[in-house]
This record gives sequence, structure tokens and C-alpha cells, in this order.
Amino acid sequence: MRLSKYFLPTLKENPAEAQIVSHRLMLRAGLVRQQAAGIYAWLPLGFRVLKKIEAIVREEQDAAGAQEVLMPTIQPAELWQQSGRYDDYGKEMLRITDRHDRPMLYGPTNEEMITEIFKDGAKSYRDLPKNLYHIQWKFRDEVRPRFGVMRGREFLMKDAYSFDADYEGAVVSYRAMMLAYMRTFQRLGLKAIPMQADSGPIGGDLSHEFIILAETGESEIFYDSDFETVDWVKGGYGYTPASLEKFFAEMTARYAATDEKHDKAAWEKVPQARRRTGRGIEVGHIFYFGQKYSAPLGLTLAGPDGRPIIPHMGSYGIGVSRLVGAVIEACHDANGIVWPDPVAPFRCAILNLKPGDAACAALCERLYRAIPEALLDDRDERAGVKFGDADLIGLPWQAIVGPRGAAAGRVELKRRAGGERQELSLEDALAKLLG
Ligand code: P5A
Repeated sequence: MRLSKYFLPTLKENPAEAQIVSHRLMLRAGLVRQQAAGIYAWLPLGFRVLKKIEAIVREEQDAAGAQEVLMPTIQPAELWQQSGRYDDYGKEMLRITDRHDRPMLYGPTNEEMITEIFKDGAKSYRDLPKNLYHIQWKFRDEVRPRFGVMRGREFLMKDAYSFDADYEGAVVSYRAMMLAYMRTFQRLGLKAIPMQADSGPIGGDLSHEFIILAETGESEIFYDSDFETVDWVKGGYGYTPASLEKFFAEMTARYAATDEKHDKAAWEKVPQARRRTGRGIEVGHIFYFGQKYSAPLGLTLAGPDGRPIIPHMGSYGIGVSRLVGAVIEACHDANGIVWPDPVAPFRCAILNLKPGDAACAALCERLYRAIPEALLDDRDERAGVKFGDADLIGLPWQAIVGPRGAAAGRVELKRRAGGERQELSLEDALAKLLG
């Protein structure tokens, strides 16, 4: 992409309404624009990040055996009256009436709807287990939407729903999602800590929150440093019930708690060298809730002995749009965003410091053609402006081309994280960038 043609409205000043760094940087780097309180439009650069996060979340859900569907954003109120949540949800639910005076709502979550869909399609225990997920916009009329996309009213969530014949089966499904989450957050370049959680209005008695480490996070956390060092992707953890059991045992044996649940006695038992405190942001939440929805919504299947069974369910959420803000909270410096490679909107910014110079233009074009995801700053702007914008938007690499270097066929390659710079030949620069 050529920056001269790209829609990238960056801001020089910090927007007054933004209280936290990710919100400031998302506005300044031209990722999003607010349309109403807690409701955002995604601009080209931000939308690329959102899509990259979504793709990694999707790959890991698929790898764990979940199947993607797409449910609508608008739901009939009737389903929620059946589960009893229509009144419970209160003002957080955006209620809508259609032209026939039918009560509808903008879905804050989809437990009821997926139960109805599964009920319609499944006949017997042979249809179990299943895990269905979608990645869809939700609406919650939060009292105080704030911190940009971190606590929005409209937000993108990945929500998965598992159906099992019994508690034992549901626990396997629950553990599989837990492993998928650890793998997902690691692949996004984040350190995530799973924490025992209250299940809140969703209900149930087995629940974990996933907190990613960020100095600017809202909750204070205490955890075993093992969580930072285990490689969930390459560590050989698999999705068979036996390996999931081992994984879950290892996971829950390690200490992790928010300040509200911090247990001093248990903390003292963690070896001193492994005790870590930090701050974090909740990016995922998973629940087992048994027959809470299957029973009232009449999801009954024929069991192996012909007697009816009511499936045990769980639901598993990841805040996909919140993750864009959370990644920035975890990965930034005084000059701007520092995208982890896997979610960066482009891989490399090519800075043409003298667009009128033939050698600069030629070298930039060669780089631009060779690098698959490059953003070429070909604007007629001062070098200082280009450096500032490149740091602000935070692509992992910057290939800086000035007249002196270009004449010698050389490029300055800067790594955004850490700021290390090297002057290299075109070939060496490409080898480093593409290797
Ligand atoms: C689990 C999936 C649920 O809704 N039902 C379906 C369950 N859980 S949750 O904890 O309420 O939400 C899941 C994740 O969504 C993100 N999230 C938000 N992101 C941005 N703005 C919001 N207002 C918001 N509310 C929830 C969080 O990452 C949460 O973990």
C-alpha cells in the first residue's frame, strides 16, 4: 500500500477524551473513530489488525474442533423470555421493536439462540459432543462505556458453545477451550494468565478469566512466573482427553489470582523466585453452566438407552475488538504502538526520505515489490514527519531510504521494538525482513 493513497488520518495531538494509552494511540494512529458513546468505526489500518486477530482466533478454534457458524445480531425477545434472562439483563440490553410490534433485541451474547439452533438440528446423544462458535458483533448498553474499544457498547466477540452428554464430557470440552485460549493469546504475542473466576450473570460453577499482562491494566494480579515461560503452542499439549487432563492439572496447580481473590497462604507456597505481581486486562472468559439453558429451552435428546438426556453446556468468549486495545496496552512506548509481528497491520514501513530523488524512488520500489505486506511512505513530507508517523503506527520494521544510502544501494533497517538499526544492502535487508 502506498501511503499517499491510503486513508490514514493520524492526529498530532492527544485527543482530550482518551484516558488510557491504547485509546489515545488508536485515535492518533488512525485505527478507529468514535461514532457514538462506545460505538466505533474501524478505519483501514485498524480493520487490518482486527481481521488478523480474528484469523488467529478462528484458526485456534478450528484446531480445537469447534465449528464456525454465524448467528444474527438481532434476536427475538421470546427466546430470552424462555430462559428467564429477558428481565434479568435489565438496561444493559438494547431492546428494539419491529414494525409488527414484535419485541426484538441486539444480542449481548448467544446462549439462548445457539441452544435453539442445536435443539432444532440434533436428535440423539450421537450428535454429541459439539462445539459451535461465531465471531459476531454484540451490543451491551454499558452504563459507562470507556477506554475506547476496551469497554465499548458495540464490540466484536468470539463466542463458542459446547454441548455434551454429561458433566465428564463437558469438562473435556471446557479444557479444550482453555488450551485453545492459551495457544491463541500466545500466538497473538501476549502473555495470558488463566484465573479462577466468578461466573456472574452467565451462571454456572466452573469459570476462568484470561488476563493478559499489561502495566496499564485495570486489575492487579498475582501469579506464578511459570505461566510466562510455558510454550503452549510447541509444548506438546494435545486435545485428547488424557492430555487435556494433564494440561488442566498443571494449569490449575499454579497460582494465579486477582487482588480480590488473592490468598496469602497459598501465595506463600509459591517459590519466592516464581512469584510475580502485575496488572492485567480481561480478554477472555469461559463458563461451564450445565443445563441452565438446555433445560428451560427444552433441549432434550434421546440417550443411548432410549431415555431422554438434557445436554450439559459451556460458553467461551474472547473479546476480539477489546484485544486490539489490549495488545496496544501491552505493546507500546513513548513514541507509539509497537505491534507484535503476528497482528501488525503491515510488516514493514518503507520510508522514502526524498521522494523526488530517482535513486531513492527506485530503491523504494524494489523494496515495495519484494515485501509482501509493506506500507510505502511516498508522501511529499519532511523526514521528521515520516519518522514520527512510522513510530506512531508501529509496524515491526522500518526500511529507511535516504539519498546517500540509495546512491550506494543501501537501506537502513530499523526494528520498531527496541529501536535497533542496521545499514544493509538491499539483498541483506530483504533477507532479514523476509527470513
Ligand atoms: C461467553 C461467551 C460471555 O458473554 N457468553 C458467550 C459468555 N462472557 S463475557 O465475559 O461477558 O464476555 C466475553 C468477553 O467479551 C469481552 N467483552 C467486551 N469487550 C469490549 N467491550 C465490552 N463492553 C465487553 N464486554 C465483554 C471481554 O473480553 C470478555 O472476556
